[in-house]
Amino acid sequence: MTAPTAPRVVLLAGGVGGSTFAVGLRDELRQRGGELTVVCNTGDDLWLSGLRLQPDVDSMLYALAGVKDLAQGWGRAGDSRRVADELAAWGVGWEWFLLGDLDLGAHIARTSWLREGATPTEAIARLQARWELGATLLPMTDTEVDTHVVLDAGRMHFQEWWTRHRARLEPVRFENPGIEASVPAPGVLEAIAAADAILVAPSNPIVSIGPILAVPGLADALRSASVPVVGVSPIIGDAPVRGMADVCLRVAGVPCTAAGVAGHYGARRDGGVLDAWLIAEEDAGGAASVDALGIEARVEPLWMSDAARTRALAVAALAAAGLDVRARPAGSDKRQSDRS
Ligand code: FO1
Repeated sequence: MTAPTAPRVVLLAGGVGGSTFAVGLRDELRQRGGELTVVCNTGDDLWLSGLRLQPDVDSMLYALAGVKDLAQGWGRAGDSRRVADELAAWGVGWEWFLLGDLDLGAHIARTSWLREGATPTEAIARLQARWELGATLLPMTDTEVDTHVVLDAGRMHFQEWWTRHRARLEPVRFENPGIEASVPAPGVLEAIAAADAILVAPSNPIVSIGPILAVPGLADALRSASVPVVGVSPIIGDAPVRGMADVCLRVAGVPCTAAGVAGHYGARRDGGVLDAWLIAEEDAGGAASVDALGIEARVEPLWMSDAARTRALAVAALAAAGLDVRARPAGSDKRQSDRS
């Protein structure tokens, strides 16, 4: 089988780790005229202060546009908080949840388009048209399926549990009310069907990738795809790189190890979603148990500590999917007509 010269790649991703990986992948694919479609988690979305917020979508948007606050991991670089201080003075919104002034621009624009009748997919298309992203950003679904955290004493929105309580309240489970009745957003199944490779970003397996795979039809599309599905472990050295994946995995009964997450996703040959799984050098001891699941373990440096390492990780993921981007013949930007 000949690797296509201009590969079409679909990435399933959450916001923070997922967007860092997406930038490296976009840079690598852009060099050879490939196409990247990012299917983004919308379980983190919420209504706040009358506005529709899409934290993972916006992290992805800002990262690909080069305007993200990289140190913070979310929001716009160089943002200010004049409006946030005014809202706090009026007691509007959540005092612990910062909406920067520039960030608010996106929330206001999105909400006004939604109120005019646009779908979330259309609103996201308008937001991304502002920048040359080198990728197409799609929500997993246009249905509102915000993640809730069920506790012994009631429930709360995921964003409150995370940003106010820093994941210290022990969850019973995570839920996405209404997700059983949701459908993939327009373009999602089409992008998967046309892809030369499908990648799963190093994002939280439970509250980022979990909701994506829970949209009816989406996991089935991965299972029946005729191209490889390759994931990158968000767990390095038995700990999440950032965030609260350790708590989420515990609640789901999944060991907080690279091999544990591979087992959670499962091998495609057994009804799961993965063919190959990139694990860190620190977790090389778990490679044999990943292989034993029927998922090819590939040991790679996973730390995305700078642009070069992130891009090298993207190259490794593409190579695991049979797309050796370095093999591109000089000057060949055109898609091969024969994709067999
Ligand atoms: N994360 C925080 O820890 N504190 C915040 O005040 C906060 C505000 C915020 C506003 C807009 C936005 O798009 C994201 C924001 N985040 C904030 C990040 C977000 O809570 C999470 O990190 C992601 O949703 C997890 O994927």
